[in-house]
Amino acid sequence: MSVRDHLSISPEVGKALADGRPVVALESTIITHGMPYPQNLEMAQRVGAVIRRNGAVPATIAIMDGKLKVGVEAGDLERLAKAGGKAAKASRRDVAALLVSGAMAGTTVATTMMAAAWAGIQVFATGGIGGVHRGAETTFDVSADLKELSQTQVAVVCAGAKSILDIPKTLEMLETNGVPVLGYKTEDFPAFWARQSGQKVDHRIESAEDAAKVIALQFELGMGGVLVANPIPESHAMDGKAIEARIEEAIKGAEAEGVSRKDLTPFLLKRIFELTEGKSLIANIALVENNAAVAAEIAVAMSELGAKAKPKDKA
Ligand code: PSU
Ligand code: MN
Repeated sequence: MSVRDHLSISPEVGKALADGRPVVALESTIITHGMPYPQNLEMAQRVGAVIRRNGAVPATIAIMDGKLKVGVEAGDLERLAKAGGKAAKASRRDVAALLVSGAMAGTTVATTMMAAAWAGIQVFATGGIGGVHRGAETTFDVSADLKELSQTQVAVVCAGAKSILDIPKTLEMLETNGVPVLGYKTEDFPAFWARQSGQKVDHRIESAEDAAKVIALQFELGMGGVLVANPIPESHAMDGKAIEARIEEAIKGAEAEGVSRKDLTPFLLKRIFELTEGKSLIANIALVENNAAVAAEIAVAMSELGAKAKPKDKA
């Protein structure tokens, strides 16, 4: 058996990859643990449509039926969305055990990156990445997403990180791990619901073509992943201070209820949606769609670069 025996790639995604057409990976913890049903299903369907409109093929990744599915199809997507938090949350360390048990699981950014790389997908869209939690100096709660970015050759398009995390520490860890952080038309690292965190990115890029060039070179040099930080659209951005107050309230709630480790991110997301009366959920969906569009443009630009590098007669 090899790694490929544990992947189940949908016919559509398999064909696109074989033809060298652009494909964008999507994570599924955002579906199972990041949003409630039915908004999670609507979000997943809309994001798929956005990727297609922008010229690429969407490939949602999840663990189902003892396989790492790459390109979750309509019926399975519905099963996953309905299961929500009853499904497992698969970080890297959970993958082997979940494949053996056959349990259904949403894959985190770390696990989705790993599966995407195995399948040959180079670009991945999500909402926000995991990072260094506030208080990590005592809890050691640092998302496996950061380590995965350091070692796996996939470009992740996100809207920065939520300020449920310690953003300066998250950026320090990315630097330590050698992960380039590219600001998409911005100098400021975005803070998910807010367009700015007050922290600078390493490099500002102005177009999907320029992003594709940096990503292709990073991979050619044998280095790890790339983070593309794309701010939430102006029309949906929320007031930084107002959301900060809600975040602090949610963190206090988690402390009071003793929520920690892998349950912490889903708990905080749910509390913040409740505390903002769903406004943060609408913004969340808008920013994921925006990331999907940029990821598709980057995937298209990367496949054009690949086509240039490989003359047709040699293909
Ligand atoms: N951040 C968000 N929304 C999410 C997540 C993070 O704003 O849905 C999910 C992603 O799947 C991410 C995971 O990879 O949570 C990180 O979990 P942890 O902090 O336990 O590593
Ligand atoms: Mn954690």
